[in-house]
Order: sequence, then C-alpha cells, then structure tokens
Amino acid sequence: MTRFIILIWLAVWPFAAHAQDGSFSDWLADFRPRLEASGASAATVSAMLDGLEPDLTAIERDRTQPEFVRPLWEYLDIAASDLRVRNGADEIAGRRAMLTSIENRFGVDYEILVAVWGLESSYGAIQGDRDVVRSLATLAWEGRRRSWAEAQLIAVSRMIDRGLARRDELYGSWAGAMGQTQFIPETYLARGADYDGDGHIDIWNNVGDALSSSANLLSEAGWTRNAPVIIEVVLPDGFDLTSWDPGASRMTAEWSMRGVTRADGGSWTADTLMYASRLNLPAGLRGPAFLTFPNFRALMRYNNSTSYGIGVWLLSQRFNGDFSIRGEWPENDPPITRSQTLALQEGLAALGYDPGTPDGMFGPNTRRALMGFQRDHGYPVDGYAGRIMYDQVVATLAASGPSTD
Ligand SMILES: [Ca+2]
Repeated sequence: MTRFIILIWLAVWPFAAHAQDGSFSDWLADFRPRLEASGASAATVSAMLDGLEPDLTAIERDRTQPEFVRPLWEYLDIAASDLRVRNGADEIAGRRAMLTSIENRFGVDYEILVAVWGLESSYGAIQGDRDVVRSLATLAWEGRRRSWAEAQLIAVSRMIDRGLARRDELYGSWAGAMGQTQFIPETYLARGADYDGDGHIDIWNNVGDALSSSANLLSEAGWTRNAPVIIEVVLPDGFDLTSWDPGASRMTAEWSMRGVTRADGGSWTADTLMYASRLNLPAGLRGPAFLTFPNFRALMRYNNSTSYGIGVWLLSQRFNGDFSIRGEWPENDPPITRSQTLALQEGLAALGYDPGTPDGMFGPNTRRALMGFQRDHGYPVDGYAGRIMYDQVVATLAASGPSTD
C-alpha cells in the first residue's frame, strides 16, 4: 500500500514543483537590465519586451508529458508515410541543382537534408505560428528551464542586432524552435548558414538558407558523406547478448565475424567494415536489429531521439524507391507507459537493481537495471521495456514475498 502511495506522489511531483514565484511583469523587470547588459541594443530590447504578455499554453505544453509512448513502428509509419515520401521526392526532383550545391559545399548527403526537412516541418509547411520571443519569455518566467530560455532570448537579441533576422518574423513552436529547420535561437546563431548570400539567414522562407543551415549543423556534428547511417541486420541464432552494451561501438568487421549479416542479404563491403557501429535493438530481440554508424550519432545532435534518427534514415532511403524495414515489429509487446515505467523502476529497485531515481523516464540507468534483471532471470538481455518484460518484473516482485515497506 505504501509503495502505491509513493508511486502516485512520484508521478505528480515533476510537473507541479516548479510554479513561478512572481508575476510575469516581475520577471520582465528583472530580465530587462540583464538583456541590456548582455549587449543588446536599446531598440532591440524594446522590440522584444515592450508590451509582452505571457502565453499560458506554452507552460501547459511544457508541463504535459504524454503518458503513452508511441510504439516506434507507429511513429515510423507517420515519419516515412507515402505522402511524406512523395512530397520529398517531388522537392528533390524540383531542386536538384540547389541540393547538389549544398551537398558539395557542406559534405552532407542531400537525401538526408530533405528527410530532416520533411520531419522537422513537413518541408516548410508546418513551422509553428507562435511568437518565439513570447514563448521563450513565458518559459523563462515559469522557471523550470529559466537559464536555458533566457539564453535563447539573448541569442534572439543578437540575431536581430546583427541583422540576420527581423523581430516580426520570429515565429516557431511553443518551445522556441523556429522555421523550416526548427532551430532554437542559439543553434540559429551557431549554425545558421546564408545560402544566397543576401546577409539574411531566412530559415522561415528561403529553402536554400534552411537546408544549408541543417547541412552546416550536421557537418559540424561530424557527418561523413556517402557513409552509412544505419544498416538493418539479422543476428545469428543464439547470439550472445550478455556482454552487449547499447552505447559501445565495435568495428563492423567484428559484428560480421560474430555472424551478424545484412538483412537485405547483401555482403559486407570494405567501405562499411571500416566504420565502427553500435548494435541497436529499439524494440528488443523480437523486433528488427540495426547497426548504427557515426552518421547516426550526428543526427542525434540535431534531435536526440533514436526514433527520430531511424525516421530520418528510413525516409531518406525511401526517396530512392521501394525500401522497407524487413524485420517484424513485436506489435503484441508495445512499449510501456510512463506510469508503468515508474512502477518498473520501483520494482527493479525493490529487487536489488539500481535504475537511478525513479522518474517514469526510460533512460540508460533503467535499461542497465532491466538488463541485469534479464540476465539473472534467464531472459534474453535486450533491455527492451515492453509489456511482456514489465509483467515479468511485476510477477517476480510479487513472488519475492510480502513487501516490508
Ligand atoms: Ca539568405
């Protein structure tokens, strides 16, 4: 019973503990001199802050964490839908000269740039219509991410003062992601690139500027042109996962020597074997297996989500014709919800595995704890928190005797 009450409390507090401690105008009066001291011009400070009102929907969106985790297979159906593939292929056909020029300048394959563009903003169609200054000021006032939001506002003032962007075009998402690339202001300042050389980095209306900026980000993140991103593989029967570390890279030649084959039946080529790669089982052993390469890690720098990286890769592959993931997805074993993740973390901790502080988020510590449980109880050690393994942890906990807390 006590455990149940603790779970409820933990489920609520992360979203309730950060109420703002003053009015919006208090925050504004406090921030204005700091924005001025950062070097912003008086005209820009005035254009940004005069008459500003909070946008309460930004706070609501920031605090709402989805309970249900969308299965990767459903996400990929949307990310690489037929419509998104067709629209991207049309963009490629209509802009090939520009795309080739950007690929040559930055060394980033243009199919990837178009796929990023397709996922970030549906090729510019969905950029967000919120005033980014207002959204960021609201998040700064709310306080949970105050220093981050204030740093973005200071970056906005530099964008305006340097003449890179105008105050009246700064629209984007409720979280401050702007334009066709969905860059936050600091990323815009650091990685924005001016394709047509007019001095204006227009990631809202100029496709060349937007795709050059994405290319610049990926190039700085270590992208290698014509190198693999992901290769779907098949593991040999009885493949030993006990020493598998999802975050550790091995030479691809080593995976090959251990019997890992390409899912498309092709043979390993020398230009692939020379790269290190990681084994990624996003839906556990029952789902498809992938080797992810350094280019995949560059995509993580754009958006730190495995689902996003696989989505970009799959979409980019589909631009060139029929392509699909060959492995079956475990549709009877969907990922667990946030409250189930919290219960899983509590259960693993009670059984002597350390998942870190239970927070309902499935991160590396929880994965390691789950893999320890799987190893000790004779399950395949794949670290996948699906419904089936969740039920096993709950059953093991129940069988371990009455709780003493
Ligand atoms: Ca430009």
